[in-house]
Amino acid sequence: MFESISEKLQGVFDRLGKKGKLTEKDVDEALREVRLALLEADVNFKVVRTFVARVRERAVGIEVLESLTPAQQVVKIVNEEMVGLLGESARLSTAPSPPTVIMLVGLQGSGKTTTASKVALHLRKLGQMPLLVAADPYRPAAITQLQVLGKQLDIPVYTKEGASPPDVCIEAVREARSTGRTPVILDTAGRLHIDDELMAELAQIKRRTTPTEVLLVVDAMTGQDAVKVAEAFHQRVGLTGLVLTKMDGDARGGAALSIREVSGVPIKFLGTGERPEALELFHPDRLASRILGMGDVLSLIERAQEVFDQDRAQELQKKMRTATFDLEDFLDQMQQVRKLGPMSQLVDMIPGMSRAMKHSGQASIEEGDLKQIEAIILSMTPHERQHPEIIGGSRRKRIAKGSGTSAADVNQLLNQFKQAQQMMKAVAGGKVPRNMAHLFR
Ligand SMILES: Nc1nc2c(ncn2[C@@H]2O[C@H](COP(=O)(O)OP(=O)(O)O)[C@@H](O)[C@H]2O)c(=O)[nH]1
Ligand SMILES: [Mg+2]
Repeated sequence: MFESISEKLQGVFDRLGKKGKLTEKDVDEALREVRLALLEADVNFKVVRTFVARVRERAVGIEVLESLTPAQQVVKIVNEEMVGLLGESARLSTAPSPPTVIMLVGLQGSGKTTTASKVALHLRKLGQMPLLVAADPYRPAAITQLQVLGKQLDIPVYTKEGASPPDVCIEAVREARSTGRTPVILDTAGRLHIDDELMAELAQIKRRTTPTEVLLVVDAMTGQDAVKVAEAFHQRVGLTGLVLTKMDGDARGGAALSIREVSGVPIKFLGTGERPEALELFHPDRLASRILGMGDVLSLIERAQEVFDQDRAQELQKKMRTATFDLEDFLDQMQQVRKLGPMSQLVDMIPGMSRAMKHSGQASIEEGDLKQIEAIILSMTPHERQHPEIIGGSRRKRIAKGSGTSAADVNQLLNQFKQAQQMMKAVAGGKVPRNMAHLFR
């Protein structure tokens, strides 16, 4: 996410950091580079202009705080202004009397149907009982797509083939009222381009179902086009929020950084993948932090809490303490980490991680490495997993063959595991081996 702009901004801050006191000229030079980085990321030029002016006003002649160097203060100002640009933290409103209606609108392919199921899953996790509505009755494939997703998540999907979209929506709301379901999530039809017919239909659905939220779903990879779409929908239909999808793709940051400022509509969710879990509530401070390459530990922890099995985690902790942790547990832990999401995304969330990897010449943590470890452990017998010390030459060969790896790969994994085990024993006994002490500082 935002690799190029992050890298450029970090370069600017690094150069500033090498200077002691900052002159007005230093600040101006840095801001010129910030401006270029933003423009290259496809941020709206007016937004860039006011952003840079605001930062400059605060950065020139700043009071020198004792705790921060001048360069750190500039970073702080850029960060704060960026948070301001991105808007406020997301909050979904609920209707005073149920059901709450959430209407999703947007162009075809922007991710409405996917987002509808993501939002439904998100709200069910919070204890609600959502009803999904396929309000695109002209396209049977669109209905089927939502039905498949609903089935997968065990969330009901309301459909009525042949009826007009406003009628489908009204009847779905009526049904939700009588069955006590809320919220009702309307997956409306999209078109390839904005047209009058579409806007009129959406306006009618809105008028007749009085949704508490009208969320526009836009593809973040389309940059300034997404911003134009937001302006048009807001003008014609009236929006309460935005969902930026495909943030996991190579979005440069232009849409995220301009859309709220230009359209005046707040961002509420980010879509970060195709899976139903790949949805994040929007927090401007966290996103700014990621854009500035400072990581996002809070989101990482939240994700971990969501996907980790708490009981299992405690059991593992106990095993670590008593040093009875075996390869079976190792595999289990690794599978839990993999549930957090693609490694490439996790790396972005850990402060300094992507830079550290770049400096060490490692392009990425390969998903393949993890799959290979998994394959090796799965090729062992349960007894071998519990007592890896019995794995000698012939067992090693068999495991390598079974997992499609080499004996050297198996060896490497066994060594890694032995080290981890030693470390746990040491920690359990209150002693840290000298060669691993650095890991605990
Ligand atoms: N990578 C990625 N793909 C997404 C995301 N949201 C939607 N998609 C994909 O975009 C395509 C269009 O999505 P869909 O929900 O059918 O769009 P709709 O026409 O607006 O309903 C599908 O292939 C989705 O899997 C996202 O956040 N990340
Ligand atoms: Mg759709």
